[in-house]
Amino acid sequence: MIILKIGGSIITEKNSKEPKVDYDNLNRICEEIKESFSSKNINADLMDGLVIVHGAGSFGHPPAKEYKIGQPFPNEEFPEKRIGFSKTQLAVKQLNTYVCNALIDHGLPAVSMQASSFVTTTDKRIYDFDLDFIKNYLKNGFIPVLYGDPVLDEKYRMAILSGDQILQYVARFLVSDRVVLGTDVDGVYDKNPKKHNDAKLIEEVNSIEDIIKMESTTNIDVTGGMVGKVKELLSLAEIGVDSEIINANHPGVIAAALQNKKVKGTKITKI
Ligand code: ATP
Ligand code: IP8
Repeated sequence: MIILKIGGSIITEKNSKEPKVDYDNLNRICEEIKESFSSKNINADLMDGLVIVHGAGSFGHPPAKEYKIGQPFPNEEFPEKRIGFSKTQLAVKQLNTYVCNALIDHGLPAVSMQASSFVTTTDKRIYDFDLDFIKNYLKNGFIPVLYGDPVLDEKYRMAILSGDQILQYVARFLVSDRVVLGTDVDGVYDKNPKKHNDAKLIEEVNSIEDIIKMESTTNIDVTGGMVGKVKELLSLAEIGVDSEIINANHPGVIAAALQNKKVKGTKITKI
């Protein structure tokens, strides 16, 4: 089974003040997924084995930030938080509808799975996640499409569940062969490449020390940005599931990664 995360920075214009889909990227990536399915390099069973997770980009991060979902709050603020939760849930659901629409238009049997309707967290970590639905859809040749979502949390009452944590959980418990994350930079750098011209690509991340070395960044989103992503992936590497972060802005890179061809990027693996 392959798990593909498509970053919110790819399918949306993440810095836009308004929620905005990047249709060029979205449609191109759908084509690349389609192409990989029909490629002779991929065995016919792949159709039974792709899970897509996408990020929230300019749909989910702004409302989650505005309402500070996931931060402690006094009881009297609960009604306002609840509205914030609902607005965030609706925004990411709308993005998911665009994503599924594009996949289906490309002949891919996408089924939408809303984490907030079957996942709860405690202290922002997943503790209840029924994987049976995903397994059944996979068995029937569908492509489950999950996405970062607000969820109910035992400690904070509500939290933001990132697509990266979903990916980590699904890869861990469904025993994934390959985990590919497409984002808008070539991989993990020693510092934010968008802010530092001299940033160096780290081709392999093996330990938490490697990310401590990464300079802290100013554009961390509500789910921790690149550092949060790498922490999730390192926890997968600990149990022997390797992953790679690649640049999905470059045409052909997602297709190549799905077909197990070598692409530029960062591998997260345990030595
Ligand atoms: P989303 O969380 O909406 O799904 P995404 O998964 O595509 O989005 P981001 O969380 O936006 O990804 O993280 C990618 C961004 O992280 C890059 O655009 C880059 O500017 C930033 N970044 C910060 N520090 C680093 C670093 N050390 N190496 C690589 N990218 C970094
Ligand atoms: O974009 C965030 O998921 P991510 C989800 O994968 C929300 O970090 C609702 C902001």
